[in-house]
Amino acid sequence: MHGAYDPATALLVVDVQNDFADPAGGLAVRGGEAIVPYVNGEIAAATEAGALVVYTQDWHPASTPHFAKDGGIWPVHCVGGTWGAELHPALSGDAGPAVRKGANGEDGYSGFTMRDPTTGTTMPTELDGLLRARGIRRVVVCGLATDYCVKATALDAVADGYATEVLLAGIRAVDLAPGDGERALLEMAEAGVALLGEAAEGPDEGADEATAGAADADALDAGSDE
Ligand code: VGL
Ligand code: ZN
Repeated sequence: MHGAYDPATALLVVDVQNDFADPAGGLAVRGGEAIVPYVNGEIAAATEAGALVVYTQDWHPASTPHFAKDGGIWPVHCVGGTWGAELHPALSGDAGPAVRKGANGEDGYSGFTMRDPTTGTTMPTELDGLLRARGIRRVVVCGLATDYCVKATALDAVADGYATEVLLAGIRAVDLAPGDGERALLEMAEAGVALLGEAAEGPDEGADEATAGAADADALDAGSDE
């Protein structure tokens, strides 16, 4: 299913970068690559309807307290300018502007805000200004990862007053602890985020989605129509 797009809506494509989406990436999300065709469909639908498409990119320096080697929790990923930080090559990646977060060592997961790791101060990225300048009132969110950047971006969007929707078929979780993805969905729903569509069954699937609607009863109906 598609989000409903119009010129007052933005599709936010969160961190569909090699390090998350490619199985060989530094912080590969299980099934991350499987969302790309679906996300491309959303990008096409959004573009056609005159909606803005914005890509976010995790964009870290080589050393940052975000990384385990520097005192944080994550393996090295999305170092600015490297292969891992590039948008996945199969993604339709040129439908709109990109917002890069963390370039100065800021921490945090949201596309809207960054946190200075030394002072703890939270500062905005250019995303909110970009949306306001276009009169955007509603955002549709997809990408990686459900339990980090998708969640943080969607929660900030709601807090900033945007009608906020997340496309379940277009997200995947890191699931550092089992259930993190599910808990993230609950947290988003409780905050007022609308969760749209259905998640694919397994982390790596997407192909089965096309057949999921052809349940027995529907198949009978379809047969009698023709
Ligand atoms: C993310 C973990 C670390 C994300 C970014 O894009 O969800 N997750 N950095
Ligand atoms: Zn990161």
